[in-house]
Amino acid sequence: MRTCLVVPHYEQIDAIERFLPALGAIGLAVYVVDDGSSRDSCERCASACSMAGEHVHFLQHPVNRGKGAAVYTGATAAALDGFTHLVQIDADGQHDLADLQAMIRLASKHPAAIVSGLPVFGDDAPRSRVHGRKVTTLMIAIETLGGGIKDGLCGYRVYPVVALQTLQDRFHIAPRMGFDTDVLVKARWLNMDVLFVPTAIVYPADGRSHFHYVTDNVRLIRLHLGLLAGALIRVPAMIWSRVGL
Ligand SMILES: Nc1nc2c(ncn2[C@@H]2O[C@H](COP(=O)(O)OP(=O)(O)O)[C@@H](O)[C@H]2O)c(=O)[nH]1
Ligand SMILES: [Mg+2]
Repeated sequence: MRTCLVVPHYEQIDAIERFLPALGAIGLAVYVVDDGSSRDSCERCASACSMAGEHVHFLQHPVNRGKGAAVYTGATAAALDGFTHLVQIDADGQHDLADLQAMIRLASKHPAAIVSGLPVFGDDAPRSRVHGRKVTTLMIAIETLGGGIKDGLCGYRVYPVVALQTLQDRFHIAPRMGFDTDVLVKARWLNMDVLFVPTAIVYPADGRSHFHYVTDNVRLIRLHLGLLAGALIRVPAMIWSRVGL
């Protein structure tokens, strides 16, 4: 198992500048993928990467394509460099590096599985996001026929690189904020194991989210309509795979 980190970044320059020294200090290769941020943010991001060490690589989309597209750009670079696994982690420092080793350890015991963070929210988390998650979790349970996905929104995960490639070969994967959910539901459709490690999510007071309540929720509703339709035609296969277990 060879593991690297992939960090999708979009216009969170102050946060990623604060976060990069800690990321670089882990010693694993890091691929930061800037996704069409403004010229100033992009230049600052590139120089923060080079200051964090030679193993911190800066990749760039000239225009904004979405978080999922950025993860795939990182995954392609990781595959070319011979990595078998990648840890997807947000650029804004909301994910706790203290849990990284536990996630990688679980992935090393289950190298074909996707290992996802299971968010533990504090009082700083916006209630709308915490409650909204419950609706998503219910939708995912329906779409996977109770496939055991405890959380489908956390962007802190270990992926086998080959799993991401297989998913991209077999399906259209949502390129924007729907990516985290889409990828897990479709992974369960292919009977990939999805495992969870509890991890605290922090919401800094000066934190900035690119989740747009209207556009992204409309996108998520469309995503779930598509997943429900996909689930319907897979009901017999899903039942068969459960019975066969
Ligand atoms: N590459 C890319 N990353 C994005 C985009 N939007 C958000 N991100 C990144 O995805 C992660 C989560 O986004 P964020 O806005 O913090 O959403 P939240 O934490 O769910 O509120 C962060 O690392 C962002 O920099 C995008 O359009 N493209
Ligand atoms: Mg965030």
